[in-house]
This record gives sequence, structure tokens and C-alpha cells, in this order.
Amino acid sequence: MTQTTDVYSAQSIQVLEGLEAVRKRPGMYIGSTGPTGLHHLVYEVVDNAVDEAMAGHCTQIEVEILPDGGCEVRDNGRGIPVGKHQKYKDKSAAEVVLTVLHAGGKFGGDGYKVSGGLHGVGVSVVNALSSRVEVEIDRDGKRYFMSFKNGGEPNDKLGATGKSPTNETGTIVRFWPDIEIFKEGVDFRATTLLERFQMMAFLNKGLEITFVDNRENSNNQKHSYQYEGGIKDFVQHVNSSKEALFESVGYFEEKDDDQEVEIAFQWNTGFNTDGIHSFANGIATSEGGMHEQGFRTALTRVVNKYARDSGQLKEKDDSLQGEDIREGLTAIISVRLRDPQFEGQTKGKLGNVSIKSLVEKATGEHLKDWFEENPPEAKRTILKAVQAARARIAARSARDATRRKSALDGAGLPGKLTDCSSENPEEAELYIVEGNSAGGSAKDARDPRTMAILPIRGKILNVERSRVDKMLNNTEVQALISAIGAGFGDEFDLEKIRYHKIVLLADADVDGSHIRTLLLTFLYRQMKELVLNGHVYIAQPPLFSTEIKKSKIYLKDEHAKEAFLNENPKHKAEFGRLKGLGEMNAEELWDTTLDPEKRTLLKVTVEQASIADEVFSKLMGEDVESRKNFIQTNAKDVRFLDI
Ligand code: 0RA
Repeated sequence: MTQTTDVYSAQSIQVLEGLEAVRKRPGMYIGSTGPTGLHHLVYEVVDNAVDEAMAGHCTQIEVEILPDGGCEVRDNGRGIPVGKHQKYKDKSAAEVVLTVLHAGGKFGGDGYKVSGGLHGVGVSVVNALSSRVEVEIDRDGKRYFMSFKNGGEPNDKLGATGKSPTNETGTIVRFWPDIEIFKEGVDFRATTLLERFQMMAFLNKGLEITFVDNRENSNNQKHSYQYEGGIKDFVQHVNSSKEALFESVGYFEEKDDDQEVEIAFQWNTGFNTDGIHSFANGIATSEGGMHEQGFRTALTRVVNKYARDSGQLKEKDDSLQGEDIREGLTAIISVRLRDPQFEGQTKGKLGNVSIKSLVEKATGEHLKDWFEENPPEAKRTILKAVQAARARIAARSARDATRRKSALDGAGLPGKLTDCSSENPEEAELYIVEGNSAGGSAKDARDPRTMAILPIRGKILNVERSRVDKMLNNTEVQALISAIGAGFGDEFDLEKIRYHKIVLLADADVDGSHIRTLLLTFLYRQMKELVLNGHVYIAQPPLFSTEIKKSKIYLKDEHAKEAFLNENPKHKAEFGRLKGLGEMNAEELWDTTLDPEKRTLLKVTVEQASIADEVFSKLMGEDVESRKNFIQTNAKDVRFLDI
């Protein structure tokens, strides 16, 4: 045996051991082997192409889900290097990139300055977790090909197959995730991928990312994302469902030796204070971190200084607080840095201290310039912050007044509340019922031990568009707060809730849906933890009734009606459409809607706090699709037929 063969085999064994480690503990490399991990494979390959784009060598990335369920990613970057590798002498650089952990873009001179996502594990991990991988590289006018099977075993050596069909350079990576690893399934979800690609396109100005799903049963529609304005367009996109305070979007960037920051911002007329969205190396940092801290600190300082210098804030006036200034602000902060430290519960918090001073310094200088160069916009922004400060002070006194009032009321429970007898919050349920007559039937229908009823009349204030102080003067809102018993806003205390289920019970018509949305908005804005911890539900009164053999039955929705007709093809009786809860007597209401044994409750969940702001604006609009995404079913599918 010659020495070269020895070296070769030793290296090959080493390589396979590396990939075997990935197959043994996939979670360590891609987080999970569920859908999230599966989608990470795609992001990993796309991230490599995005790195090429960031290095200025790639303008287009095309992603295709192949008819057989595999995934193909094409880019017009430099192409993975094809020459012999310096260290692994018998191997091409491409083979090394695809088989050695962390080989990615890290070798060959200075490599990339900032690289990689949260996982940033390299394409070799994708290879390790795929049953088959093919790579095609266009470089030096030629096309090269290599393929792998069973988690990274080379089928052949990298070889030129002919002339490059295009005259450009680039890489095509095709992979088929291994079902032995992804036991829950290897089906990609197009929407999940699309959302990520849109975000990447926003974060990488000018980069075009296209996507097409060519599986059977897909509509084969091609999507393309490209934003010449980058994160400025991102801000505009977030604000498109709101009313901007002024037309232009502010923007600045700054870099030092090994980190950079880019910020875009625009205020809208809304009252949200959570419109700051931040990213580190293209990864969403939904728990914030050092970059957000730096921005907030400088923002508060710059705005207060400008407000005083311009006379909008007088000497005697208190300074504006951060929350006053952030009201209605939509901002995107995108930083790139070496070795990002992701901390926190969901690894969504950036811990690198060095980025705080860069962001703070950049914001301090550039935001000051922006205010000075845009006096009308600056004036409107400060006016809004001043109004927010006034509302904050008014809200505080309203809150104090509400507190005093409830202290005088003794137990502080609203007169309209019909409480349950159980004092154990875990089994207690509060039904918020639209209208007094429906409230009456609900009162008669309920299980008095565990079910409390609070009728709400008319439409409570649209809290998205009104201020806290006005809202608190509303008697319906006051009743709701004292019934739940845990305060509201910053002072909301989940430990104190008197009911573990808050159930919204409204008619299945447009008015019902409106009041439901208003209540959800209120709960989301003022008792967010209630929603986040899954205490909010939507009751589902049936939509249809009909008679079969003289007995009345109820059908939940169109779907249930269709199923019923399929099972009873000879059914002749008419279907009544139930207009309101008031139409049912107590027994019917119990049977169809309240009885824990038979009812269907929808649990309300907010998918991602980081995009909740946008989701919520959509929820407030008439966008049915996004509302559907917001409200997820979490109940067994009860057929009213069974009654
Ligand atoms: C290593 C080094 C270089 C580029 C790449 C890897 C590379 C990897 C992927 C994965 C998908 N598309 C890609 N494009 C490039 C640097 C190339 C050079 O110096 O010429």
C-alpha cells in the first residue's frame, strides 16, 4: 500500500466519522428533526448562496421544490471551488465543502468577513442528513458534477461534464432529505419557505430570490422577491397596513472594523410600542439584545435633545420617555458581526456587547442629522411623542381612579357579572357574551359551578385606534378588567387571573366577528400574557340546524353540513341558518356550545411575537386569510350530529 492511499483512507474515514456524528445527533446541528429542522436544510444551502451575495458575487438565487419532493437551489455566485484542496490533497475543494463539517466558506484566504446563520453549519450537514445530494458547478467555462448517497458517501469524484451551459459562474445544489432522519416527514411547506425568502430578500438589498413549488398538486406559481430599497422597503411593507405619519422612510448605516449596522425607520399614526424588529446576520432576534438596547438609548436621547432645542419641549416639561417616542415607530435594525452570540430562551437575543456601542453611536449621529435635515417630519414625530406622553399621564390617573373605585366597590366585581361558585381559577371559565338577551340564555344554560357569564353590550371601543385613557372610561372595558381580576397593561399579573379559560361567545355573523376581533385586540394589547399562555378561547355556536325524525340537530359549519348530507343522502328537511345565540333556548345552547363534553373551543394563539405587530394589523383589517392563521384550532372536532 502506498503512502498516499494510506493518507487517503485515513482522511476518508475521518470524513465519514464527521458526517456520522451529524446523523447520530442531528438536533445538535439543525435544532430538531421535525419540520423546523427539515426547513433548516433549505436555509443552510440558501444561506451559503446569500453569503456569496453578501461578498458581492451573487445577484440571484432560485429555489425549486422538485416534482419528486427534493429541493434544488441555484445561484449565480462564483461557484464552489473545484481545484484540489490544500489540506485534503486527493480531494477537490467542492468535495471538502460538501463532506467536511464547517468547511463552508471559511477556507481559502480571508474567506467571508461575516458568515453564517444561527446554525451556520455548512452544506456538509445537509449532505449528512440527505439520502441523495447532487452538485453542479459552473466555473472556468466548464460544468462540474458530483453526487452523494446515504448521508454523504461520494458516488464519484468531481468531474467536468462539458462546457458551462450558461457563460456565467454559479452553483446548483440538489438534495433529498433522508426520511430515516426526518421521521415525521420530508414534505416542505411552501409558505414557511416563502416567508423566510421574503425576509432574506429584504435584508439583502437587490438580491433576487425566486421560488417555485413543482410538486404535484401545487399551483406551480413562481414567486420572486427583490427589494432595491432593502430594509427601507421592509419598513414600508410593515407600515403598508397602517397609516404612515409621513411619506419618507429614514435610513442610515455605519460600520467599524468587523461589524456593521443598518437601520430604517418610519413612524405611523398607531399606538404600538413594539414595532422595532431586529436581525443579526440575517437571523431574527425576536428577544432583542444589545443592538436594540443601543438603538433605544440613542433614540430617546436624540429625540429629547431635538425636542428641547427646537422648543417643542419646554424647560418645565418632563422629558419624553422611551415608550412615548417608540409609539407608532416601525424600525428595522440589521447588524452583521463576527461570532454572533444568540442567547435567551429561544436563542433570539443578541448578546455581543460590542454591537451596542456601534449602534448607539451610529443612531446618535445619524438620527440627529436626519431630524435636522427633515424638519417637518421631525416636528410631527415629536408632536406624536408629546401626545403619547400626555396620554400616558392621563392613563395613569385614570388607572389610579379605577383602582380607588374598585377598592370602594368592595370585592370590585362588576354588577353585570354572573360569577361561578367555584373559587378555583383552574376550573373556572369566564364567558364573554355579546348582547343582553344572549347573556340571559347563557346564564340559564351554564354550569353555575364552573361557568361565569359577562354580557358585553354593543361594540366596545376599537382599542387599536384609541388611547388607553379613553378605553378605561368605557364601562364594558372596566367590567372586563375587574371580572378577570389581574389588572391590565404593564401591571397585568397572570397569577391573579380568576379564570383559566376566557371564552368569547359571539354570533357567527359579521357583527359577532367584529366584536370578537375587538375583544381579542383588547386582550392582546392589555393582557398579552393571557393570550400567550393560551387562556383565551373562542366558542363555536353552530351555524345550521335541521330536523331528522322530529328531533332537531345542529351542524357546526358548511363542512359538517356537507358531511351530514353525504351520510343522509335522502334528507329532505330544510336547513335553518342560526342567526344568533338568542335563537337557541338554554338547553340547546348547553348542548351545542357550552357542554364541555361536546363543545368545540378554538384556542387563540399568537404564532410569533416578533411578527405579531404585523399580524395584528392584518387581524384588524379584513384579511380573512391572516385572521385564519392567527386563530388556530386546538380542539377535537366535535360533530353536532352526535347529540
Ligand atoms: C467555498 C469558497 C468559496 C465559495 C463557496 C464555498 C460557495 C459555496 C456555496 C454553496 C452554495 N453556493 C455556493 N457558492 C459558493 C469562495 C470561492 C472563490 O474564492 O472563488
